[in-house]
Amino acid sequence: MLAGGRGTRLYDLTKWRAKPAVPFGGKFRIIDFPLSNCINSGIAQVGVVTQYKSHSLMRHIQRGWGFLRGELGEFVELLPAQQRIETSWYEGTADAVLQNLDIIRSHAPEYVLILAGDHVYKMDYGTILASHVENDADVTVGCIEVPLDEATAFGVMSVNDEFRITEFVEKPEHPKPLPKQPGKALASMGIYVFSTRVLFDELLRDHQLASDSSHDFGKDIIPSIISRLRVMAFPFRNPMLNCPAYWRDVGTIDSLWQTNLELIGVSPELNLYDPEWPIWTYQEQQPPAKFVFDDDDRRGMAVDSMLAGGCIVSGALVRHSLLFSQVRVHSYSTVSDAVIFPDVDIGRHCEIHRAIIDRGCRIPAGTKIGVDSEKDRERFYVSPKGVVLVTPEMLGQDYPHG
Ligand code: ADQ
Ligand code: ADP
Repeated sequence: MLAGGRGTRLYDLTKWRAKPAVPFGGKFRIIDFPLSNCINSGIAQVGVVTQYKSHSLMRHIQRGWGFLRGELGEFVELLPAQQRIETSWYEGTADAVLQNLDIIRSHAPEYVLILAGDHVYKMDYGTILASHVENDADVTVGCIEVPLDEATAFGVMSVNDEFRITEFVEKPEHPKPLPKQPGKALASMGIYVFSTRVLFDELLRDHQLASDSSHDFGKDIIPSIISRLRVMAFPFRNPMLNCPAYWRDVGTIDSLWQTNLELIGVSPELNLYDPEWPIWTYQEQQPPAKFVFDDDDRRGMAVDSMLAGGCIVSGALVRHSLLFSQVRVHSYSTVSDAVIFPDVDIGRHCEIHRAIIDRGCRIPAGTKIGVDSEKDRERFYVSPKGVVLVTPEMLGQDYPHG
């Protein structure tokens, strides 16, 4: 699983952590989704390649993903860039796998599933593996239909009638629409099944092209092999609804905010309460969330919201918001349309609207966020859709973990 990228469009949220470590869904981090997909799909031999600002990601995986049975050959193993083959760090996604080829070889797999650690979705990877085998493919690329105007952010492919990839362009300026749906394009999900021998051959071939290649699956490997090898597309669809399945990149502040708040709805597309597909994570032991009357008998309440353990809402109103663990909201304050990361304290008489508040922020009494965007811009980051991002650094505060 590739988890070494920064995710620059998340601005200061990824200043000190990798995108896969960004909190999501009230008690998870983004990487918990693809990792849970592995476990729920029966894939229990997982290496996680880390590089950029990996401390909190590694800590999370070490604490939360150690429950597998080593004696049965199961593991989630961290593979930080350690200069095993080259004296450089991981140059691109293909190089990150190349530098761990000896570890892959030691497990002697027939197929290798390459995943990204930074998407939110529920997928049974057995389906893409089965399709790879049935189609006698060398490589199979997971793909999904996306609106044409968003396709510039992805690898975009064309396929023939049997779903063999005939063209693949990484982040095209003018993406090619699907023949029968002019408003849509077929985007790569950045996940691949390789027959192991093909993976080894192609990574070593790419490695030798040192100067001409950025050593990236999307930019270099996939486009260079479609004419030589049998490279198939696997469309990720929801068979019940006969439409593209739920899959989110959450690569921007706007999409992170919106995707989190969508979870609150009555029947969200991503159901976190599905006993058939549990999302595993690391969580600290927390007491239940608590809603109390304050000294003046003002009610503390939350409506149309999700709150994790350890939250206390005292004499304040929380509306249409998602609060991670250990968030305190004090009297006379209102929090609405907000995503509040763990360990945040919101003082008295605050108004917080349409915002993401990063972990560890102490919001001083009387602060207004999301009320006057000109004022917000002086101190905070305001996204194109008007979502305000607040981090401890922007408040001039220390970081929770030094
Ligand atoms: P991007 O999302 O732009 O495109 P990239 O930034 O390379 O791809 O990230 C892919 C995954 O690899 C992420 O999980 C990231 O954390 C990780 N990663 C990035 N650089 C790394 C490095 N040096 N070492 C280790 N891990 C690293 C890709 C594909 C597109 C596809 C989109 C789908 O290239 O074709 O459409 O994913 O989001
Ligand atoms: P996470 O929230 O992913 O567990 P940390 O607990 O390490 O990450 O960091 C929490 C907050 O502190 C984040 O807002 C992060 O931006 C900030 N932070 C962490 N380490 C540093 C550091 N060395 N310097 C500045 N800010 C940091």
